[in-house]
Amino acid sequence: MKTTILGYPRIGSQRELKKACEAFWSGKTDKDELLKIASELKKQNWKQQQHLGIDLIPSNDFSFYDQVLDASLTFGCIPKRYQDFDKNNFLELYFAMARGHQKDNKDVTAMEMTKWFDTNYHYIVPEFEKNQHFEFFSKKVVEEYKEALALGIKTKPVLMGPVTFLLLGKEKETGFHKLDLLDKLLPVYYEIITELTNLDVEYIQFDEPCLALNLSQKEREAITTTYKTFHTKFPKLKIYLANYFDCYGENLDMALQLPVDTLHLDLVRCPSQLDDILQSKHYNPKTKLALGLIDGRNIWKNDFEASLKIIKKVTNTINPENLWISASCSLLHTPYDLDLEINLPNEIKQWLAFAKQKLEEITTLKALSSSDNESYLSLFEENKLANLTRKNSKLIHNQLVKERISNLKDADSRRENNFSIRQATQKAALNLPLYPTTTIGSFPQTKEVRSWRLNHKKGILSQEEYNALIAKEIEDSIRFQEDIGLDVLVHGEFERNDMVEYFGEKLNGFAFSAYGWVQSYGSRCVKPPILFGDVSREKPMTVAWSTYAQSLTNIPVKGMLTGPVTILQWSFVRNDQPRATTCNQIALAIRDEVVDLEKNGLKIIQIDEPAIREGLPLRKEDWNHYLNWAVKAFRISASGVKDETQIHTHMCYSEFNDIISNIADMDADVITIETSRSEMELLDAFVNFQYPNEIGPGVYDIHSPRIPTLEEIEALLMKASNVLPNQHIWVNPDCGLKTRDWPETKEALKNLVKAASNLRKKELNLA
Ligand code: THG
Ligand code: ZN
Repeated sequence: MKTTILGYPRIGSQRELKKACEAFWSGKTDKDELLKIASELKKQNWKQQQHLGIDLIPSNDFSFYDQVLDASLTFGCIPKRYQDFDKNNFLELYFAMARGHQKDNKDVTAMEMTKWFDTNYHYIVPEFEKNQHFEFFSKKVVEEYKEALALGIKTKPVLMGPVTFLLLGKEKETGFHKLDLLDKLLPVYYEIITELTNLDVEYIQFDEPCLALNLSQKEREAITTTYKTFHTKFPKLKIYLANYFDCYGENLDMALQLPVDTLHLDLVRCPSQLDDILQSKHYNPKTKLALGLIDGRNIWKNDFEASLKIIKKVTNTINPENLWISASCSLLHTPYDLDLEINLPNEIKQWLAFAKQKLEEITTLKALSSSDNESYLSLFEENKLANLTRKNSKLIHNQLVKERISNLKDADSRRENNFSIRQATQKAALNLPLYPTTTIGSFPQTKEVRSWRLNHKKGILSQEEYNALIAKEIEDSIRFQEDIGLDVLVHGEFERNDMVEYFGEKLNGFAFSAYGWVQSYGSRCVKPPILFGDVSREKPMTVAWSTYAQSLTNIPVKGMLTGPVTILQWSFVRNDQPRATTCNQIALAIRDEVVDLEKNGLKIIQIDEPAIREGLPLRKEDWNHYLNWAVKAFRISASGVKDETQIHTHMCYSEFNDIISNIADMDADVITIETSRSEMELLDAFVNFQYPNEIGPGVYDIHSPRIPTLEEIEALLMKASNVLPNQHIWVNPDCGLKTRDWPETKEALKNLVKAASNLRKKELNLA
């Protein structure tokens, strides 16, 4: 039995890589400094794994921005718009593709970014054209192997598998299918493998997480062809094939027949596949199995007793020589090191394992499963005790919350009347014009606003001083919105850090790490709250600032909340009860807040659910179950108010063509969505499906500092009005404005209001 992992976090335990990249981008430091810090981080990671007893350590799991972008560059898959970049200035080209580039007479947009499977990590989408050319361009995979070798570590280089790489990409022109490019792509792999095997590489890890999806016959055949060819051409190469995030499902029979050395199994997401494999007539006992027992997506200590039972069962049939002990997926999605957390309550801390602790768990499991190892027995007892304390902890269990959940009635997830009745009531109560204008909620989080929060946390600003600054900022934003003539205002969320962290900090059942950063995209990180226990709301969370904002104006101000599914999705969630139950607990807490906002005079309340699409299971057969409880949780949070109170929701990055009827089931009175970057492509969903409620398709791409012109906004609105009933259309940006600066925000919003007003006039002339 041996130990291995698929990948390690790379941002640095103190976010060194984030800081180094941002310093480099701003011109404060040079390339040598960035490369030096990167080398140091790689070295620390490798040495750490070696020190803690990982037998086969990955390389090429490091990345300056994203591993899929790295793969694009490895295969020379560089879109034409970057052709003016000097190929010898690799980092400039690389970061231009990642972030866009606007200097030295060059002005190119970034490549698109989207969610990595069902995680909160974003990857850069490969772009393909019909006559796509591939070549072995970036030699990073070879260089990193050599770099580790120089430190005395013979690693397992990690490569994105060719089929997953193609399936994750996007055809930028019509007339071909991306899988047709496989024949052109494979020769580049042969070249890479040749170079690696010439350096005596024994193992290569191919990541093919597309195996967790419902593949077509053609896609399955592409996998078979690929790995058969690799084996034929490189019979001595040991192929470590990694699937993760879900079961192999109907791809299992095919996978079992592949001529690979090792199949990696995510036994956290799919424990049942082990029995399927052991009983399958296709399983060749010479194929090694990597048991992904340690959860790479969460921060709880492993249950050694349960894991050892599984290992024992496997070793009844399979020679231990043919087994790896591993984590379910790359540890990229977990924070670095629990030892850094000095402020977490000790009782909670003893239940947790971050990446470094997970390495220890992997090696301990290996030691414990060789029966003669007495010295590890105390670690076993310690683990057992920690899990037992967690199970019975008073911190976790709140009888009142449990009773409230078991008393939930169907009526709790229904508004008083259906939408058409509510719409009439709200029309009378709100008196809004046709094409009402609004924004999504947040306004620029300027350096000053961030510094107030930091100084308040440090004790430099008193609560009173901090509140006064926030109050003034809210007042300014309300005046600005009144001045330009928006119809529904927001307070701007200057008092909030992250939209999930802010609520977590106010709810019971959550704990917070100090250094628990996880990469979200590029240099951007999030610090997911740790949802460890029954969730309840102690007191109102947002009422004070929202009512203050409303007190400044006669125009309606929206109350702004994060929805239950998004709070769940962007937290590290307890694994001792179904996610649906936890989600309902959050829903009830948000519902109480919604009701309090209504009581305090807020006529419109927005409950954001940007993460509802990302929570969708990877396999279609699991969709219904998820959508049922997720939609219901949203409805519970929204249904405590009177008909006349208008509920909004907002979603981003939602390719929701396939779940549009479930989105409609959420029954929000108004939904605002991200559509502008795709030129309203998303509205295709509304051609065949009559979305019943009101809708604001975003007409301003807030991810770009560019100010949209009046004409552009009008054109987008015209497109929307071709598909949607005019009486249902709202006019708003794509998303919150917190990452923007004030000058461009102001100009853009003025254009937006003007566009709506022009459209109204046109309507009047027609009438
Ligand atoms: N919150 C959480 N998850 C998210 C988003 C979010 N996932 C999707 C999307 N939004 C990701 N976008 C971002 C945008 C900005 C930042 C992180 C994710 C960001 N982070 C700061 C950084 O890395 O410098 C750190 C956060 C802070 O200072 O509070 O700017 O909105 N949970
Ligand atoms: Zn958004």
